[in-house]
Amino acid sequence: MSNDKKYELLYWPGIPGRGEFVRLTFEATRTPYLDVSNQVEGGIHQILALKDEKATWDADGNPPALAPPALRVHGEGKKGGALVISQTPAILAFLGEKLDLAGSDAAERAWIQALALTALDLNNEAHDTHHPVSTLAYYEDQKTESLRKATDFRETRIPKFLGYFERVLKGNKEGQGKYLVGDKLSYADLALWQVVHGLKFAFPKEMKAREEAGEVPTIFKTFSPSVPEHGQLKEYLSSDRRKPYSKGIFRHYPELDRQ
Ligand SMILES: N[C@@H](CCC(=O)N[C@@H](CS)C(=O)NCC(=O)O)C(=O)O
Repeated sequence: MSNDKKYELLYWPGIPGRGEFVRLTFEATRTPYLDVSNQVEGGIHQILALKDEKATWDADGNPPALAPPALRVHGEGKKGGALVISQTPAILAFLGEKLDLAGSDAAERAWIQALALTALDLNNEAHDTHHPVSTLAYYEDQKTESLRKATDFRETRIPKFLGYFERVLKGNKEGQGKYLVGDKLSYADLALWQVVHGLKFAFPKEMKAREEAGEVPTIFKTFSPSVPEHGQLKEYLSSDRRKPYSKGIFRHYPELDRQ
């Protein structure tokens, strides 16, 4: 092992991106982890190797990953080496169990997984507002389609998803507006929190207008402020380990926001 941390996050440097969902689980539970590309010199090469299209099963017996993020867990591989898991929801489900963020029984585990997947759907749709045609092409080359996609996203998808999560939060009496399931934090709460935070950055006018209109008050007034109270999230969010939004999933293009 190149360091003493059991968990290593393999993700692009300098952006929150999908790696952020994983970081938040560690920060909310004060779990040590190594953010390879941000904390190891030359760590980016490990991310590039991870997504190498010629890569196959590794020496520890793990299948290749299609894309980052991935989680490396030392000592838990099939052959006693490292276990490597890709796909954000699979990583979250794995860590949820390990870090006590996955509910207290099979039903809660399943609900939390479904709710996290729903938050990640919203995350993916937010990404598609600036890349509706091709992930590889520049935003500037798909601006017309982006304008159309973003308008639909703001007018129909944001209210549909946020309205859904508002109903879940309000209906879970035990959670008092702070938790989607039960009376304690889960990785679904962290995923929803991150997406709402990202939407406020990408579409500030849209989100402000909805907040001022009194839409989804539980999300804006109770849930969003309460999530950072867990673990070391507050310190993390004001540290330089929390990367600023830039050219990742949540991008602020004023022309895509409410006019
Ligand atoms: N469904 C996957 C999506 C992974 C993904 O799209 N990763 C992006 C970064 S956030 C990437 O680097 N993709 C490179 C590629 O698809 O070639 C997940 O949730 O982990």
